[in-house]
Amino acid sequence: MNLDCSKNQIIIGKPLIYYEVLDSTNLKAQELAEKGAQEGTIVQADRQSAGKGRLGRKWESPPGSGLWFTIILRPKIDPEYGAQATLLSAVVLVEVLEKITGIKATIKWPNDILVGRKKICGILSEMHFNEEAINYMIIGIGLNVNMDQKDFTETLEDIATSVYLESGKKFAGNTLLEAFRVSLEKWYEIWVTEGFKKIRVQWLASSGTIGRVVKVKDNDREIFSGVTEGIDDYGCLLVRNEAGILQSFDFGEISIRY
Ligand code: BT5
Repeated sequence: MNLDCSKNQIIIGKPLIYYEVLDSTNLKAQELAEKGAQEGTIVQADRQSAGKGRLGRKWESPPGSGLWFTIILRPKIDPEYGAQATLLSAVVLVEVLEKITGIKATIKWPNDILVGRKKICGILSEMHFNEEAINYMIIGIGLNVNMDQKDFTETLEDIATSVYLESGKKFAGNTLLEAFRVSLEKWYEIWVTEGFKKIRVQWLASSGTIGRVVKVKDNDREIFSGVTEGIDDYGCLLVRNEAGILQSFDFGEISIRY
């Protein structure tokens, strides 16, 4: 793996650019990254009018209750390992939730942070690269902080949760963002100097996916089922079916049998 250890440690959150409202912090971060914004830049909004999930899905981002932000990274790694950044971010989020709020969250591959079976946080990573190098990555994070049950729309009522609902306490977004900043700086440094090994260990320890029976879906169509055994260096999920065949998946949804 081609990692460049020679550069100075980056500072996450410098600058931190805050908006009352944006369509999507990922879109704004992309615009800034194209214009040369420095690595570590964070774009935050109190409300998003068109918050994005994966595959054109919508991310509900009402004002005053969530942490909606995007970080620009420019890691000197081979683009084929880019998905590691999503796994790294998930590790950071689980660490921050436990440390600051006491909530024990788990990671559902590839990009969901769950408490029990409900989603408290989603990650949307986008990468811009050529054959040899990553130009920039933007990591969008949506963390439900102070939402009460009534703040979720009907579609999310049974599948979403928040820090407030899980802990009974309200938290200032800035407290969580600061903790995220510090934790990401630590894990990012580990990633660029030592590679993926420690991140994988931590990811597996926080995963609610590994060792479970899952169905892998592509556009709602089941394409494979089996028991999850781990993740590889490309961030792919490894699933073994009843016939003993091990397959890796770099895309798709999984449903977990509980
Ligand atoms: C994600 O997509 O989970 C990635 C979400 C990333 C959002 C952040 S906010 C800051 C940055 N700027 C953006 O525009 N996006 C990023 P996905 O796995 O596709 O999940 C989307 C699904 O999650 C939706 O279809 C809903 O079912 C559910 N969902 C939507 N809003 C939610 C919310 N606030 N809390 C929990 N679940 C939600």
